[in-house]
Amino acid sequence: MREKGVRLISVPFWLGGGRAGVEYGPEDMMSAGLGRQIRNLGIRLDGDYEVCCPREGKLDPGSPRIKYLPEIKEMSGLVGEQVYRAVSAKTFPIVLGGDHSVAIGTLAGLTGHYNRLGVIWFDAHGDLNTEATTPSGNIHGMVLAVAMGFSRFKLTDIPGAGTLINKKNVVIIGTRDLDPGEKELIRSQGIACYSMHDIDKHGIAKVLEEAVAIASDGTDGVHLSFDMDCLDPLEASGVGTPVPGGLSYREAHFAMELLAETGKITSMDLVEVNPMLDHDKKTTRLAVELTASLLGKKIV
Ligand code: 6HN
Ligand code: MN
Ligand code: MN
Ligand code: MN
Repeated sequence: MREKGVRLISVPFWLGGGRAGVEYGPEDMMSAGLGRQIRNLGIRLDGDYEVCCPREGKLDPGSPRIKYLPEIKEMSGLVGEQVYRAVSAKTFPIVLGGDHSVAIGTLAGLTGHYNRLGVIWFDAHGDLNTEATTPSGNIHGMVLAVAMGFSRFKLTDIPGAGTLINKKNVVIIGTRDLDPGEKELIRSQGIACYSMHDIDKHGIAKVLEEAVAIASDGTDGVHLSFDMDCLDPLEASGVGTPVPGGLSYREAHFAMELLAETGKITSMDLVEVNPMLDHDKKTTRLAVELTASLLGKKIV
C-alpha cells in the first residue's frame, strides 16, 4: 500500500437512495481528516478527485419501478472512468459516496481492469433486489443484483465495464434486513451471505477468513464495498436506512484490521454516510477511522 498510494474519488450522489444529505458524505469525510489519516500512515495520497455527477433528477412516471435510472447510468459511467484510471495508474482507489449506487460505477471501472473480481460487501441489507422485487424503486438496494446480472439493468450496460461479477466470488457480511425476493435469490443462487446471526455464532474472525477465501478464489482483485449501515445504529446513526442489531465498534475495526493483514483488498468504497442525519457526528468519524484500519493502522 505504501508504494502504491491511495486515490480518493468523491461521488456526491444521492439519487440512488432517494434521500438527500448523503451527497455531503465525501466532503464531511474529507473535513474529518481522511486525507491526513492516510498520509499519517506513511501512504502517499495520489490525489483526490470529485466526480461531477447529477445533483437533481426527474422521476419518470412511465417507469416507477426503478428510480432515476438515466442519472444513475450517467454517474456510473463517470465514476467508472475515474476508477479505471486509478487502477491503471496502479493506485488503490477509495470511492467516497454518496449512496450505495455509486458502487455500480466503481465495479464498472474495476471490471474494465481486472479479469475476475471478488467482492466483499458489508451491509445491513442484501442490495439484491431487482426491478421485480424492489419495495422502494431505489437502486441502492439493487446494486449486487445489477453487478451479477440478475436484473434487467446490468453492470455491463455501463460503458467501459468488463464482465459481470461471478456470484461464486461475492460475499455479503452483516446482513439483518433482507426483502423476500432477496432471500429467494440468495437461496436459489447460493450466494454467500454471513448474517448477524452467523457473526454472533462464529465470530467475526472466522467469518472474515471464509469471506476472504471466497472472494479471492481464482480472482485477480478483491473489492471491499463498505456500507456504513452494517454498523449498529448506536455507533453509526447517520445513515439513510439504519437497522438495529449491527456490527459493534470493535467488530467493524477488527474486520478491517484482519483484511489489512491479508493484503488482498485492492479497492474500496465507503458509502451511505449522511451528515444531515449524523447528529452526534460519530458516523463520519468512524468511517474515517475504519478506513485507516483497512489501510493498516495498528493499535500498537
Ligand atoms: N442500502 N432493501 C431495501 C430496498 O429499498 O431495496 C433497502 C435498501 C438499502 C440499500 O442501504 O444500500
Ligand atoms: Mn448498501
Ligand atoms: Mn445498507
Ligand atoms: Mn453495538
